[in-house]
Amino acid sequence: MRFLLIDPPHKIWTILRAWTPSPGCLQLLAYLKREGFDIDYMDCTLNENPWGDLEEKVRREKPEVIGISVICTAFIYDGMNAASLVKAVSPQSTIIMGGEHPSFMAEETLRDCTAIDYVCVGEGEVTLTQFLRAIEKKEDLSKILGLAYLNEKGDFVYTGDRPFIENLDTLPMPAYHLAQMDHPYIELPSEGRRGLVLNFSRGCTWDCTFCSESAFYKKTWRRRSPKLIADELQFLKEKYNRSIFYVGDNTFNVVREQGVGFIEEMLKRKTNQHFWLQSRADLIIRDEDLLDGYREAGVYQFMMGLEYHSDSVLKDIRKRHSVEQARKAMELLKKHKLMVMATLLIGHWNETKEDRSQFLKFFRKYVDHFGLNLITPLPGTPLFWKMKEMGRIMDWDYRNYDYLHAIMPTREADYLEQVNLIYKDIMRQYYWRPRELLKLLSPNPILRHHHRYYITQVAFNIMMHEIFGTPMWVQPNYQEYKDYLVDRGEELPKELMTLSK
Ligand code: B12
Ligand code: SF4
Repeated sequence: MRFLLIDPPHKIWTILRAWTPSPGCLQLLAYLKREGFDIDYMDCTLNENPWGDLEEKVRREKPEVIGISVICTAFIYDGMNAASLVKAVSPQSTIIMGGEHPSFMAEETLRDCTAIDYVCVGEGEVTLTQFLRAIEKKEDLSKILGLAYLNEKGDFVYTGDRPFIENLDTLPMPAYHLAQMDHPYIELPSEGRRGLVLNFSRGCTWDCTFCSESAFYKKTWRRRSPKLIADELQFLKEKYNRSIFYVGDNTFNVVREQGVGFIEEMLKRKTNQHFWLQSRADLIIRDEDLLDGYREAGVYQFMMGLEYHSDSVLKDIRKRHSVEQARKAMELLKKHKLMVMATLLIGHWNETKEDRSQFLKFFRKYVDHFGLNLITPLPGTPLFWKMKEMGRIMDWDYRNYDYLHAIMPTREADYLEQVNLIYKDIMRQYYWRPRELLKLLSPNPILRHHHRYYITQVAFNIMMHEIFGTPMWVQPNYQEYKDYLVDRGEELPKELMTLSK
């Protein structure tokens, strides 16, 4: 039985201009390989002709089962388009989609795109294994936990929650050999060296209202042990010469021992690799005595979701730390010569102009990297359900759910365009300051490179676009699905037109 896993063609994020093979896909593939399946993988974003190559491959190989991965809400239409395309050229293939967004919105996904036969809800390894075995043996699929589908009558069926894998150490190393590790897009251009995005834990034990990860993993956190993390990092250095990493774990050090073990392992291995980790203000304070160790082990920056400068907003989004803790955590990181990246959320309902000026004053004093986001009601989160009920969601085009587009108005800005302008204005005020421009000459090579890259490439491109209307950056091989179909002279069915716009 042949199984093809597809990461559909996506538009690379303008801000990062980086691509990475999905850690979730590589993990799934390694698991299926160990279970003895005949697997193949296509990370379409990297192909010269993403849609055309996908069509050709499926037409030629006609895999029995095709898996489609959609990890971000912003990618859901790409996934649906890929499903429609492969179903059209290989109608006998069974299509199963997995990932965060379809898990949360299984019924909507199945109804919006009838080319998708099944949705895998939640973690994929065990569900997909049982699903493929059952298809092979023509067994009843309704007994497999974690599956959603529409039955013959068109009713939505969900087979029930699959328990999470207890111990992540039982998983094999991600199947890097199936990724195009030498492709020029697989890089972190802002970091200046051969980089990669990785993932070593799942979930988070906090419950911020806007967070899809905490919702997906039901407020649980599991981790791979530091020894296996270090094995993977060393392997990536030796085999693929990767030396700088964004570690995608939402909260790296939920338990202190994870940091202790990581530091010990990396100091032992001496791989000369560097890491960007994510944590919380309260955990940075808790582990202050480990900060020097983190730095010596190669960590150069912590990203913290500090979100806002007011306790009432923090309370409202259930951040569960205070502004004072945010300030202290930033000071501690500085004191221990670690860079501070803060992800911040603006666009709150009661926000005023005065709030925003306080916001800038508070954060610009400390942060090296300013991760400004617009609060986004990601489907599946408590914020989403609440905002939906209150009727505040004004943009239902999921492509815009990337934290850079306004989705909801505020009390003072009725139109999304006004909220978008507010966002741009804060970015301008933050970046076009002498102090920020001085970072272009910073003695810290990572900070200097990052700023040169960001200001001369990304910010410059955005500014030229806004002033002169020059095109925004897009990866050279990018093609919209609609254009692909139109190029072939196809008449688009109405429902496809909405999805492929
Ligand atoms: C790697 C990553 C990326 C990569 C994407 C690479 C790729 N090829 O898709 C990059 C760096 C490019 C990226 C970009 C963005 N990302 Co991102 N990213 C991640 C990250 C760090 C890791 C994902 C991961 O591997 N998780 C671990 C694996 C095990 O979980 P998983 O992917 O969900 O896969 C499991 C299941 O979902 C399921 N599954 C998945 N696919 C399939 C397929 C089948 C067939 C089956 C059966 C099962 C299945 O099984 C897997 C194994 O159990 C997560 C944060 C996190 N910690 O998860 C954010 C995350 C996914 N990203 C997010 C966002 C918002 C974005 C951006 C839109 C904007 C932004 N602010 O970052 C941009 C995208 C814009 C763009 N055009 O590029 C959000 C998504 C929220 C949402 N619901 O939309 C997350 C959750 C971060 C967050 N907390 O906000 N990202
Ligand atoms: S601390 Fe971060 S990862 Fe955890 S729930 Fe809050 S936003 Fe999500």
